[in-house]
Order: sequence, then structure tokens, then C-alpha cells
Amino acid sequence: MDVNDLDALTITTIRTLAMDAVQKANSGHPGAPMGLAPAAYVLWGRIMRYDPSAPEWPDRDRFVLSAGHASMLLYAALHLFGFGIGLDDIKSFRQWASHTPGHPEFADTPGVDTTTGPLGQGFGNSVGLAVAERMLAARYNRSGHDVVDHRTWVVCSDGDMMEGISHEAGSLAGFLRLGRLNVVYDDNRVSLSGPTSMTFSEDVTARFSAYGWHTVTVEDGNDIAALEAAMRGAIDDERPSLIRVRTHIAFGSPHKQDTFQAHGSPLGEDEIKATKQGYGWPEDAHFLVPDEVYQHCHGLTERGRSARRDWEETLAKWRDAEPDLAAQWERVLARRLPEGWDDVVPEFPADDKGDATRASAGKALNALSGVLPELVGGSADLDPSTNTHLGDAGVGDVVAGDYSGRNIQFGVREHLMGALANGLSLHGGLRPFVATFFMFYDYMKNPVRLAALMGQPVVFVYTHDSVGLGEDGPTHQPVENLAALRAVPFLYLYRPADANEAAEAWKAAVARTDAPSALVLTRQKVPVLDRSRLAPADGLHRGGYVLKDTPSTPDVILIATGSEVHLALEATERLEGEGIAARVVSMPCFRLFDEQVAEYRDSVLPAQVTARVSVEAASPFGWDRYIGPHGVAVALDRFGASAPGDVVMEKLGFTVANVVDAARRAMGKDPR
Ligand SMILES: Cc1ncc(C[n+]2csc(CCOP(=O)(O)OP(=O)(O)O)c2C)c(N)n1
Ligand SMILES: [Mg+2]
Repeated sequence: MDVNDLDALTITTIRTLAMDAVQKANSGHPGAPMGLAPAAYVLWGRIMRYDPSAPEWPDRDRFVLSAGHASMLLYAALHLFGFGIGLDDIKSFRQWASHTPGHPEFADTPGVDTTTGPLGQGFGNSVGLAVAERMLAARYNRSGHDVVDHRTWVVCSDGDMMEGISHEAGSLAGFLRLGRLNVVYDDNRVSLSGPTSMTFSEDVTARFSAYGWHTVTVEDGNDIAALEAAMRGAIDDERPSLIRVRTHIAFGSPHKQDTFQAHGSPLGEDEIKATKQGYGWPEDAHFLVPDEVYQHCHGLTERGRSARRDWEETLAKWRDAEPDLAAQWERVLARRLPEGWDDVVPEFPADDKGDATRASAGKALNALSGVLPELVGGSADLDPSTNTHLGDAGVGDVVAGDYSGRNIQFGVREHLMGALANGLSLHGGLRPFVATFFMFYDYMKNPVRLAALMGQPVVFVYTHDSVGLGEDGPTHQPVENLAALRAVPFLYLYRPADANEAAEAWKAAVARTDAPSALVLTRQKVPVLDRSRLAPADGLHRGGYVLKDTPSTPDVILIATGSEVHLALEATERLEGEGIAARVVSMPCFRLFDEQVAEYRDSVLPAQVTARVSVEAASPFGWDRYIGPHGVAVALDRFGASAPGDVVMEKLGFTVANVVDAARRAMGKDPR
């Protein structure tokens, strides 16, 4: 390679930075960055639209390194092209408090548009980023001024393509004809433990052609003219594009190129020297960036800087022409809520027959959608069951070629749905919600966790929340999911007891702009509680509250969530008959309750009242923190069964008699 050529010099700098950083950290993944360095150089140098001095420019192209393990590729590019990543950051790759963590982390590093590492997630996020771009373009581009006009670039590896979510992503992106989604596929034919031929033989381009994508192959991953031509071809095509690039993992390493040994460990000092020698690079230099490389890369960023200046002018003209729209745009980008937004949420009158919380939550959502145009979302083919279709506001579906609607039909693709929602939120300008049965949270576990890790306020709506759903049986009846979701840091899970708590839960979820929420809702009807005789539902905003109290210090406290709150209330009447004073605490959100000041928590669960019972039709895991060592959990340590919901609940012990017995046992009395 001719290192006098500035293109080659820059590419070699990316390769050597990756080798050196991984060697110094004594961990990391040098191989993929070495193979992909030319593609990255062409992307940042010639193709992508960005201004490194404004990494959050709303109309920048988004970049997703779905193969997050190749993080040094991204960090090297961000460093050379002038983002706020210094050589010191590169030298502290993978160290405590560095801006260059092992896998790219959103909000940690300027220029990182999403957190990646779990293979396939980034690809899913990228579909959301591309959908968001089209949806916002449909809303905000007016008067001949295009204020939303960018693309989403993705790098996927073999592992990304093996993951099932790549099918969901390819399928929906093709269906929605997301022409601004362009994927570079690093076809290096090696994965973590050997050649991909061990497990992977399909024709990936044929697969994506079948999804309706434009596909193209670059046979030599070092041919920058061919890479550029393929990327420009992708830009010109109205379909999403897959650019398959035949690369060589650890390109140039005499002993490790094309082997899995180059995937995830340092090459070793001797191998690095030999590789640098082959590149025509000073073999003893570490973290070397020639001055001319900095200058060259800086020059290449002028294209994006000038694009942003032009955009600022367009924005100013558009703002003059469309002041109301511009005000809304600024509000939604800042995730500010309009004055009085929550006044629209209905209050539900007391009603013994009641309604399913999925139904009341659906009404609250529809009311909110009328005042919050940024609220968009849908379900995985379950709208009639999850009650999440936005019908009241007269908004349509997002479809290929017309992205002005607000309902997104995800099809039966839960994993993608979660990852896509994260992309919608990360893009900015939208507040996404997604819905499915609570049991199928399992299929979207990683996206939910990543929403929490990235601080994205996605609302996950989960209906059919317990064995109480009945006939569909144990495959559809969650038992362990409440415990699992409550264990996710920074996630706010609400299991409302009735219609008014469901409405408050939606308000809480919308008001929170820096963390995700999960709303866990019943299929079956539950009474709308008579709040004139009980505490108001806005107690939900403290996580847990005394719903029904006793005149003096209670003998026992019954703590319940969701549909079981009603059982606890009924049990208090029976207990009163026995001269036992029982307080009922509704505990819709553990995390929020735990965040309250000690005085409040103690007022709800006074330390001196040690007789405590939890009532929740789910695994007891996690309840000991509230019921303590003497407490009794009315819970489930088994799977459910297929039968009418009330029969299942009764057979599995969710009866007034059982709750009363549990209260007696908690008080140290014999059961009746
Ligand atoms: C969901 C998931 N499973 C497993 C891993 C662990 N892992 C990291 S990279 C990798 C495969 C590497 O192959 P490829 O994607 O082709 O990357 P390359 O070796 O070419 O860099 C695996 C299994 C992961 N990061 N995410
Ligand atoms: Mg590979």
C-alpha cells in the first residue's frame, strides 16, 4: 500500500489505531476495524452528512455500528474526523470512566447515535431511526423547505446477519420501503469461533433482495472507488440498500488475517510490528497519527459543515413561513410537554362492573394522542387486544410512501418492535410506545434493557398480564415477568389496579423524559374503585400509597398490585369481621416507591407493623423487601393453566379466604 497517498495513509491510521488501542487495553476486537477501515474512511470522508462541531445536529446522517464489538473503528473515525474524542481517549480505550467504552455507548461519546454490542440490536435501532426520519419529514417539511432530509448508515457483521432480528429488520424495512436506510455488510467470513462456513451458508444478498432491498456487492473491501460508487448507488435507489463488502478480518496481519484469532483479542506486539511493516508504517510507533492525516480529514469535513450552514438558513426561512410548526418542532425536539397536556386524560367514575385496565389505558392513550402529536407507536399485530390503536385523533397508519400517519403496524416482530422503538426515540422528535402481550416481553427483553441503559423514554405497553387472562393457558400467562422487569435498572414498571390508576400510569410514563416505562395491564375486567371512600389514584405517582386505611395502627398490611388490589380490599372486610384491622397498600411501581423519602415510605409501611402480606398473581421474587422476614406472599411458584380466568385465579389460590388466611399467618395466628 502506498502510504504517501492520503487516502491510504488515513486508512492505515485507522487500522493501526485499532491495533494499538486493543493491544494497550489488552482486550478488544482489532480484526473487524482493520478490515472495515476503508469503508469507514469513505463513509466519513466522502458520504455521510455531519458536522463534527455539532454532533447533535438534528438533520445529520445517523450512523449505527451494529457490530458494536468493532468499536475501535468508530472511535478512530470520530477522532480523525474531529469529533470530541482525543488521542488520550483512544489510549484509554475500555478503561474506567473513559469515553471509549468496550462497546459504543449512547450519550457517552459524541458521534455515537446508539448503544450497540448485542448483535442485531443496532440494525433494529437503525430501522427506527430511518422510520423517524420519514415520519418527521412528512410532518415538518413544508413550503419547499426540507428541514428533515437525512439518511441512516449502518455497519452490520456476519453475527448481525445471523441473528433473527436481522430478518425482522430486513423484512419490515423492505415493506416500508425505507430508501434512506443503507447497510454496509462486513462479509469477512469469520466470526468469533471460526469461519462462518461452520454455520452460515445462505446468500445474504439474495435474502435482502427478497425483502425488496436494493443490493450490491463490493468484491474488494480495499477498493475505495468501488465502495464510494456502491454507496452513491445506495443513495440513488428508492429502496433500502444492502452493500455487501468482501473484507478480510485483520487485513495485513501476516499470521492472523482471515482467522478467528483476530476477532476478539490483541494481535500481540510481534504481530503488530510485522503488520505495520507490511503497511509500510513505522513499526515502533504507537498511536501514530501523521499531521497530514489530521489536515486531510479536517478538509473532508468541510462538506458537512457547509451542509449544516445551508440547513440553518433553510431552517430560518421555514421558521418564518411556519411559526406554529416551528414552535412544535422545537418543543418535541426538547421533549417538552405543552401546557396543560395532562388535563385531557379522563377520570373514570366508580363502577363495580368496571373495565379491563388495557381498555382504560387505551382511552387515556387516545386522549393524550390528541394533544401530543409526538406520541406514535403500535403493536405487534395485537391492536384489537392491546387497545393501543390511535383511533380517536383520526390518525392513520404509517405505510410505504406515506409516513404521515402515527400508527405503526409492526407485524409479529416483537424483537424488532422494541429495537425500532429505541431508534424512534433516539432520533429525537417522537415519543414512541409499543405494545404486545406481557408474555411476549420475552421476545423483546434486550431492547427494553437497552432503552433503560440509554435513558430513552419509550413506553412499553404489556397487556394480558397474569394467569387471570384465562383460557389461552400457561404459554400466554406470565409468572416471572414482573420480577424480571422490576430488576431492570432505571425502568419504571406500573401495574395499575383500576381505570384511574391506569390513566395516572400513562401520565407518569409521558411525564418521564429520561427513562422507559412499562405499563402492565389486565385482559379481564376489574372494578373502577370508588375513590370517594378510598385514597385518590394519583397516589400512583409515589409508587405505592395507602389505598384503604384503618382508624388506628393496622394489625396487618396487605400490599397488592393490579387486579389483586381488589382481592386485598375484599379481604379487609372479612378481616374486620374477625376484629383484625387491615390496611391496603396499592403498590403499582416498586421503583418509584423506593425513590420516595424515608418518612413517606415509613408512613405507608410503618416499621412496627411487621405482619404483612403481598398479593400478586406472579412469582413472589422481589416482594421480601416489602413484606420482610415475617411476611406471607400470596403468589405463584408454578405455571398457570388453561381455563376461564376466574377459575384459574381461584384454583391457584387467589381467593378472599386465602388472603385472609395469609393475613392470620402473618400475624402469627393459625389459619382457619
Ligand atoms: C447477541 C450476541 N450474541 C453473542 C455476542 C458475542 N459475540 C460478539 S462478536 C460475535 C461474532 C463475531 O462475528 P462477526 O459478527 O462476524 O464479527 P467479526 O468476527 O467479523 O468481527 C459474537 C458471537 C454478542 N455480542 N451479541
Ligand atoms: Mg465476521
